[in-house]
Amino acid sequence: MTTRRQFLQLTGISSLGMVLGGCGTPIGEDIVGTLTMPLNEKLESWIFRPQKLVPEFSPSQIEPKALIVNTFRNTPIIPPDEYRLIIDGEVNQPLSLKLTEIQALPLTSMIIRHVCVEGWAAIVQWGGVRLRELIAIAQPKPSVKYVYFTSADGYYSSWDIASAVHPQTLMAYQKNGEPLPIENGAPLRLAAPIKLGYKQSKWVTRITLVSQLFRYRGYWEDMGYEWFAGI
Ligand SMILES: Nc1nc2c(c(=O)[nH]1)N[C@H]1C(S)=C(S)[C@@H](COP(=O)(O)O)O[C@H]1N2
Ligand SMILES: [Mo]
Repeated sequence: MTTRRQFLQLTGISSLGMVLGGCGTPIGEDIVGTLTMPLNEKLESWIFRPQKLVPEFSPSQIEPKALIVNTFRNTPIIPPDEYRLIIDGEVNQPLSLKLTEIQALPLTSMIIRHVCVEGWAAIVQWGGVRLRELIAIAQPKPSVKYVYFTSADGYYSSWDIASAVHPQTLMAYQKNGEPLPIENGAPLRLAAPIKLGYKQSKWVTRITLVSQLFRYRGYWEDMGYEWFAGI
């Protein structure tokens, strides 16, 4: 059995006091209090279930020009200081996070291959926060099985919770060591080596944890593309 202390270290929650200290969100000190309470066992089991890591690439293998901007609607321009990431749904602690609060959480960087179903791929370095860390902060209820991502351009997608809490699933705000360009999804986008490109929502503004999929499952998924879309 993993102890509570190890769990908190693993999920990085020990760093949160610092983040939330000066954040000025309505949740304020309340959330710091809730963090001393046990997270539900179901979440612990997702996080501890051994998840196979996808091998990463080395910096010399990055293909800076290979990532083709693939946007099906208008590119939304979001002023970074007005940006909020909402995390809601079946959670004990709904969140509204500023970009600076997200960026104060531990930064994870990875070099992975982005694979678009339209027949191209690119080795890219992404930097950001592990989605599982954000999910842990929101304290999901044991009923949660799926995660919906809403984007500022009207795009949307849904993921299974196991893929969402995979250690290589990031909410990224850096690309190839630079701030994420607007056309690639700034301020915040999904990046993961375990799913096809159309699951990697750009300009994510809302993450909703749910126990059932709705009739609408995703922009491409609802037009017949495969829902799981694993690589
Ligand atoms: N919000 C939003 N996210 C999106 C898309 C989009 O049009 N809107 N296109 C998807 C597709 S099909 C791919 S391949 C990748 C492309 O990411 P890039 O434009 O950063 O290369 O974004 C995905 N995420
Ligand atoms: Mo794609």
